[in-house]
Amino acid sequence: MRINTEEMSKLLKVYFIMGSVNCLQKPEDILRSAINGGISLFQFREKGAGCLQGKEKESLAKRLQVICNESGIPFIVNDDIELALNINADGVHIGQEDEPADVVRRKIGSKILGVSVHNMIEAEAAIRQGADYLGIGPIYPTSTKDDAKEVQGLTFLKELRSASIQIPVVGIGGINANNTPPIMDAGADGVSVITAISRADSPEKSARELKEAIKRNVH
Ligand code: 3NM
Repeated sequence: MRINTEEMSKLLKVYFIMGSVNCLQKPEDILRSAINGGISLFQFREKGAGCLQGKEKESLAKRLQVICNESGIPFIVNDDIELALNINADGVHIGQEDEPADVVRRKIGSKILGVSVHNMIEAEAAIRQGADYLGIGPIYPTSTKDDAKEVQGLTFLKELRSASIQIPVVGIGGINANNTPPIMDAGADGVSVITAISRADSPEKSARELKEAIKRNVH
């Protein structure tokens, strides 16, 4: 059965994304610490210069998946549908450069499907094709994604909500606890972050601060 809107919205509150190149410490330690701080969802995103490939990538994915499973945190895989199916991940997140959402939906059955969108046309298509949530960014400047689009601030998020589109939405790009409130005020269900947690001195503290920032802004 597909996840319902309410459950999806809850999972998006503090959505931590990470791959080995984002880490200054052992990825397993960062993930455990982030879980202790209260993240609600995790995405394995093994991308960028020097990222792991093949068996090494799969092996890290499995190690991180075990940690998520132990804590009941759903494990999402970025882009790599084959890997997600091989390891029986809880879902996948795709961008506009990947296979169309309806093709991915057929492959993954009822697993969680997230789609990055940048305008109303992409958003409506993703919803029609079976997305469970949308990712919108970059909200703020980020140096984590090489091919990130131009910073869009909150304009599109507000447009989406004023068009009464109610699908769960998560903001991404340059987000931390301090700049989270306006994103929630604009109608997001949560925030997704890489650097704010993966490169924090204490990923646990950083995750906790994000959780507190979200709590203060739940509608
Ligand atoms: N996607 P950080 S921005 C993975 O705009 C990703 O779709 C983006 O990393 C988008 O939290 C981004 O370190 C990077 O800024 C987010």
